[in-house]
Amino acid sequence: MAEKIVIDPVTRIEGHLSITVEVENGVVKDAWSAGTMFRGFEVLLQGKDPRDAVYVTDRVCGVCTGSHGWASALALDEAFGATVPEAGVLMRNLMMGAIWLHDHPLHFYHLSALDYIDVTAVAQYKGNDPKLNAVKDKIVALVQAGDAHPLVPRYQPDEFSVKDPELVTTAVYHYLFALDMQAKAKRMAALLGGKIPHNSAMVVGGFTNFPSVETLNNYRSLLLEQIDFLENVYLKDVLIFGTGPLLPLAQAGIGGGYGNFMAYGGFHDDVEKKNLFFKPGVIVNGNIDQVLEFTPDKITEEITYSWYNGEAKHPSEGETKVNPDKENAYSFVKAPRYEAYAMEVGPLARMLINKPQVLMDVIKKYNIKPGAVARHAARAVEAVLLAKQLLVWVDKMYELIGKGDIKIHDNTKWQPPKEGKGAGLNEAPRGALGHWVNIKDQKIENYQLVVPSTWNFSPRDDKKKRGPVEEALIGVPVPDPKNPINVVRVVRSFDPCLSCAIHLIEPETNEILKYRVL
Ligand code: NFE
Ligand code: MG
Repeated sequence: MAEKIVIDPVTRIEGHLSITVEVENGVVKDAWSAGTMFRGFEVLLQGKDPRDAVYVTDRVCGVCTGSHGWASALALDEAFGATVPEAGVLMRNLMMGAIWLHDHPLHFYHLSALDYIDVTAVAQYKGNDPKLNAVKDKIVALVQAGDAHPLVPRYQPDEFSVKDPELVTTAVYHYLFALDMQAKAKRMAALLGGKIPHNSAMVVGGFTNFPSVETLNNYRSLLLEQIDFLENVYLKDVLIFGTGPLLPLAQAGIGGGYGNFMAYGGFHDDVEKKNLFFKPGVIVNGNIDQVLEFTPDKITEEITYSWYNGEAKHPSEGETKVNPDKENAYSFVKAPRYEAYAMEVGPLARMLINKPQVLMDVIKKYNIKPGAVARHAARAVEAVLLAKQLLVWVDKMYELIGKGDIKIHDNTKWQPPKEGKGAGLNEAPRGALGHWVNIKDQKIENYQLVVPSTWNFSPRDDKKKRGPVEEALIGVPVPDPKNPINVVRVVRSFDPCLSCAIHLIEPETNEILKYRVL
């Protein structure tokens, strides 16, 4: 008999997500992903000065901080007709790249790793490493004091959970170490952005905070530390887990889903925006050998099962008419589709489209299928690749400064145009991010965001086709309905951020409204 399991809220994510699965004979037969938090950014931007959009939209989310301001600035650059000089492009990349170096390890160590390790194994550590013994003593003392948060409560470890005391204690040691490294990554971003989260340097036409050589030196030395950490700790841990104890999960491709992947492309380093470090592309039906061209016109947002009125439209003409009483709807997340395909976006999509040798070799050698474990591997590989590219870009900044006469802004005092349209298509840590702005009489007439977690966590569309995460849950083993650990492993592997996905807040009261799903 089918049994329904509701996980509400899903913890260790950003925002409010409710996941419902129907389990039959120990596997998931059907699934629903619902964003249950109500916010309001698209609506409150109407009538505002377009230049404010950079700062207002950046407040959508403090996790992928900067991503929305960047997408907004790109949309405004286009709408205003601004051309960002090369050094301005590089400064945007350097600040935003540092934020990614914070974001990816945060997801692995602090949000996801506890799905895979039996943290109680720390007590069994018998080795001589003083660092690991210090971790053991710390954790044991916390447990004895009844203060083991955020390591508990947790799902029960299962057959896949890593129980080797040395591996687990090392992972917990790295969990703590990664906190220090994240603070340093944020410092890198703040050095350039003035402050973090929500920098004050991103503006239409470029960047505002001209770096001294000393600032670049500080950034560069922190970056070298990051590269060492990302390559020799983060990526290494992911590979040790993924090709070791978690290999059966990786090979089974648990949480694989449709096999549809998409990237808009991001981190251009040229004035023409042609040379993208992460290339755009589309993969459908698991055919990873064939990367198709990405065409922005093929995007629509469906709302059949979302709490909105209206009809499916391209985001440049999209609407946000909230209707929380709509029948049969079950989410505040809209359902974006690309040529009617529900697309997975994020690090795995970007890496399968860009095909870095290091990842493709591991996938081939160990026969790993796209799924939850592959998502973690792709995220780690991507962090290392990006960190190394940041080194190239910071050295390019020295070179430009050495030549003298460089600009990080086009030095135009931009006033909003009477009319204008712009699209800021980019990549955020969690995947493809798009902002669309229409300007009329120098004010924002319409503003639409389609965000990575909107793609991944979308509900069904007008053809009743499930969203990417809903589909990825089909077939996931749940041998014990009281311990749906594989469900959260799959859900968290997408690094959900529902604040981004809904970008709505009740404007009068700031209250988070509660809706019962099911
Ligand atoms: Ni709030 Fe975000 C990222 C954006 S969303 S985290 O990365 O845009 O999925
Ligand atoms: Mg939107």
